[in-house]
Amino acid sequence: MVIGTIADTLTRGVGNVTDTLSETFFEPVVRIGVTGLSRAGKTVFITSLVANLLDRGRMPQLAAEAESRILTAYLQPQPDDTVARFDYESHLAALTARAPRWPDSTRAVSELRLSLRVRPTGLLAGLQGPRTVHLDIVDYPGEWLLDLGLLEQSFENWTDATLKRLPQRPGSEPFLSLLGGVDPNEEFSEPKAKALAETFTGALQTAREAGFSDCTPGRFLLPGEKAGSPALTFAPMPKPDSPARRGLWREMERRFEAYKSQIVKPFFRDHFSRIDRQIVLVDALGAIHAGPPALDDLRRTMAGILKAFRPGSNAWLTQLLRGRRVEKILFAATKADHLHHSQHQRLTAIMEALTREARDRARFAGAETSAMSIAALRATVEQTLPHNGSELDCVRGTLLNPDGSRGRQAAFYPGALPEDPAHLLTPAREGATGWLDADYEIMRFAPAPLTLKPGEGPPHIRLDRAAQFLVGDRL
Ligand SMILES: Nc1nc2c(ncn2[C@@H]2O[C@H](COP(=O)(O)OP(=O)(O)O)[C@@H](O)[C@H]2O)c(=O)[nH]1
Ligand SMILES: [Mg+2]
Repeated sequence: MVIGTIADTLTRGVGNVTDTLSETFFEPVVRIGVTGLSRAGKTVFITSLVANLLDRGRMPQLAAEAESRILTAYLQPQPDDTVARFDYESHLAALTARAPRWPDSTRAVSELRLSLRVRPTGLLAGLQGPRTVHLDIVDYPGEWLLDLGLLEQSFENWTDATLKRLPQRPGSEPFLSLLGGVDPNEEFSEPKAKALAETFTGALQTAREAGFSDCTPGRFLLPGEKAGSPALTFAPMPKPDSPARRGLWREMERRFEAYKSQIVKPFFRDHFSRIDRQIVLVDALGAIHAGPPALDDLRRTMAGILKAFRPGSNAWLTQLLRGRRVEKILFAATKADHLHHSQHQRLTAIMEALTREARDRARFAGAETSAMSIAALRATVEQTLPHNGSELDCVRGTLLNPDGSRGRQAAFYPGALPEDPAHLLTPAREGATGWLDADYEIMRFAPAPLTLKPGEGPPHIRLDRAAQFLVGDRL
C-alpha cells in the first residue's frame, strides 16, 4: 500500500517535469477556461471558436491570422486522462446539419486541445522556424465557481444567508413549509433528508428559471456524476439550541462540510487552479428580460465569480495557487445576434458597467479584464422595418418552438437598451420590481442553415476579437 503510493507519487513527479520542460521550452500550452451559468452559451461558444480557428476565413481581428502567421490548426487528443473530451464533432454536426439544431446541454467539465502552428513575429521571425502553441479549452459550469463562497461559510452562516434569500424568490414555498414542520433535533432519517434536499433543489431550479443567477450550492443544479450522494443531499436548517448527537441538524451540517471538502475543493484543485486565461459568458439580455431583481442578482454573481480570480480572496485557494494566477478575464455578453448592431455598443456598455461594479465589489486587482458583446453563432440577419411612421432596427430569424422544432421566420425587436447603463443598473440595485419605461423581450431562434465556403467557419459576431483578447499575445 505504502509502496504503491510512493511509486505513484514518483511517476507523477517525473511526468510533471517532462510536461513542464516541453511546455516552457518547446511547446507552450495556454489553458483557456470557458465558464458561465447554464445556458449562457458555453457549448456553442467552444464549438464555434474551434471551428473558426480551424477554418479562419472569418477571423480577421485575430492578429496572427491577419498577419498570415497561422500555418495550420488541428485537434489533438486532449491531455487529461480523467476529464471528458469536449464533444466538438457532435456539437458541430448539430449546428451544421441540414436542419440545424442547438447542441445538447452539458453538465460537467470537459476539455479539448487545439494546436496551432504559428510563425513568430518581429525579430524572431527570421531566426526561428514555426512553433506549436497548444490551446487547452476547458468547459466548466459557472455554478461550480460560485461555490467558492461556501468555503468560508459555516453551515450556520450559510443557512442564515440562504433562508433570508429564499422567500424573495419564486418556488421556495414547498421547501420552506416542509422545513417549518421539521424538528432539527429529530433523529436523522435519509428519506427526510432527501425530501428536504429535493424541495430545496426545486426552489433553486425555479429561481434559476426565473432568471436568478446565484443559486448555490452549484452542484444541486448541475450534479455531474455525484447526483444522489450524501454530500449532495442536504438543505439549510436553523441550528437548534443544543444540537442532538444523532439529530437531523448534525447530519445536515456534516454533509455541508463534506460538500465543501469532497466536492468544491477538488474542483478548484483539479480544474480551476490550472487556468491561464478565462472567458465568462453572460446571458445579460436574458437577465434584463427577466427584470431588475435578476439583473441585480447577476451583478452580485459576477462579483462572486471575480472573487475566485482575486489573489488572496480565500486563504485556502491562495495556498493552492501558490502565486499562479489567471492573467486575463473576458466578460462576454452572449447572443448579441438578438440585437441589431446599432445596439451592440449599449449592450457592451452594460457589460462593462457590470464588470466595473463587480471589480469594485470584489476589490479586484489581478488579471486584466475586458467586456464585449458577442454571438458565437449568428442565427439572425438584420432588417429595418417601418413602424409608426419611423423605422425600427430589427433582427430576423427562424423562431424555435418550445418543443425544440423549427418555427416560422419572424422579425424581432427586443426593445431599446438605454445609452446609459445606470438606467438599468440603478433601479435594479434599488430593488425595483419591473422596468419603468421599457419592455425587454427575448426570443429563442433556431440556428440558421449554413452554406460555408471553403476556409470559412460558422458566422459569428466578434468571436475573433474575443480570441484576440484571450490568446492573441501568445500567438
Ligand atoms: N441566437 C443565439 N443563441 C445562442 C448563441 N449561443 C447560445 N445560444 C442559445 O443558448 C442556448 C444555450 O447554449 P449552450 O451553449 O448550450 O449553453 P451552455 O449551457 O452554457 O453550454 C442554446 O441552445 C441557444 O438557444 C448564439 O450565439 N446566438
Ligand atoms: Mg454546455
